[in-house]
Amino acid sequence: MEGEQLPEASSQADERSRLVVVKHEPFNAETPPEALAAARTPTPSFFVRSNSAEPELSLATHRVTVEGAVEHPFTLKVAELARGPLRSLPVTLECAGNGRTSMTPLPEGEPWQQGALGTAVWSGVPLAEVLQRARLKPGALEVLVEGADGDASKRFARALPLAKALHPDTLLALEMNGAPLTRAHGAPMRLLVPGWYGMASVKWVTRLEVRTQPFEGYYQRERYIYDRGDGQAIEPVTRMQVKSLITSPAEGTRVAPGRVVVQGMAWSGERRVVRVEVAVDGGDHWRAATLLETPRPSAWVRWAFTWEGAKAGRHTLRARATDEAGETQPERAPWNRLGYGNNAVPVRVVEVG
Ligand SMILES: Nc1nc2c(c(=O)[nH]1)N[C@H]1C(S)=C(S)[C@@H](COP(=O)(O)O)O[C@H]1N2
Ligand SMILES: [Mo]
Repeated sequence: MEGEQLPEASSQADERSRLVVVKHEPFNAETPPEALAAARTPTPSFFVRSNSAEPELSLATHRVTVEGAVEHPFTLKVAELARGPLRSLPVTLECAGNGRTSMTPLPEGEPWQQGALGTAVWSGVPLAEVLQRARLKPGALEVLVEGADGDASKRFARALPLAKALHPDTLLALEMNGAPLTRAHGAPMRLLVPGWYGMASVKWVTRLEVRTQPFEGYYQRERYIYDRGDGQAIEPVTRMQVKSLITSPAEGTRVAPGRVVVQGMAWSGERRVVRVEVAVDGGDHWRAATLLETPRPSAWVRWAFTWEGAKAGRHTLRARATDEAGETQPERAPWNRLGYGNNAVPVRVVEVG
C-alpha cells in the first residue's frame, strides 16, 4: 500500500485544481457549479473553508484529549478509532457565509457565491460513544471541540450544546466518500454536525472538553452570530435554513425552445424537504417540481421540473423549497452584518432559442 501513495504535495495540487479559489492563504475555495449537479460531491471538488493555515497531523500518531466535566479523562488514539466500526451518513455541508455576495449592502467576510456547499458520505464514530467512555459528570452543558489550527489565542474551537453532541448522527468523522479524510477537510479526524452550518464541523480535532459553563471563544462569540445591526438580540448561527439550488440549465447556457428540464437540489438543516416549486418568469405562479429521491434529514434531495413550451427569448427561473416544519425560502433573506444564512430563492436567467 505504502508505495502506491501519491506524494502529499502533488495530490493536494491536483485536488485544488478542480476548485474555484476564493483565497490562497489560508486556502478557501468553492465547489465548481458542475460538481454541484451530482448527488454526491467528489472530494477533489468539495469546497474548502479554513480560517487559518491547514495543520498537518498524522493519523498514525495523533491523539485527542477528552477532559473537563468527566469522571474519566483520557487520551484517544485516533488510529484506534479509525479501525472501526464506523457509521456512514450522507450529509450536506454548507458554509454559513454561502451566498454572502448576493446580500445588499455587501457584508464583510469571504466573498462566497453559491459554491460553499457540498454533500459527501461521511464515516466516523458517534461523538456520544467517546463521551460515554469518559462518563459525563452532572452539570455537563456543552462539548467544546478544539481544532489544531489558529494561534494559541485564537484556536478554531466551537462548543456544541450537549443534546446535539449526544445525537447519534453527530460523528467524529475519519472518512469522506469512502477514503480517509484529506488534509484540507480535517485529517485525520473532524467533527461532523449534520444539519448545522459548516462552522460546527470542526476540522483537525485535538481536544474535547465537557463544559458546565458557556464557552466564549472568538469563533463562538465574535463570528458565526446573526447580528442584524438593529439592536435585536444577537443569535448564534446553528442549523442550516431551508434552501434550494438550480443546477440545470447552468448559468449562461442557451437552451432550445419547447421542453426544458430544470433540475436542482434542496435541503433544510435537520429537517426533510417536503416540496420544491418552480416559477417561470416573475410573478406568483409556482408549480410543483418532482423530488427525485426520498428526502432525508441533513442531506439534500435532487428535484426536477419539466418546463413545457419555452419560447425564444430571455426568461427567469426561480426555485423555492419548503421543509416539514412548513418553512419556505424567502425571496430575500434578512440582512445581517456578517452575511450569514442567505437562503433566498435562487434566480437563474436562461436564454431560449
Ligand atoms: N479547525 C477548523 N475547523 C473548521 C474550520 C476552520 O477554519 N478550522 N472552518 C469551518 C467552516 S466555517 C466550515 S464551512 C467547514 C468547511 O469544511 P470543509 O473545508 O471540509 O468544506 O469547516 C469548519 N471547520
Ligand atoms: Mo463556514
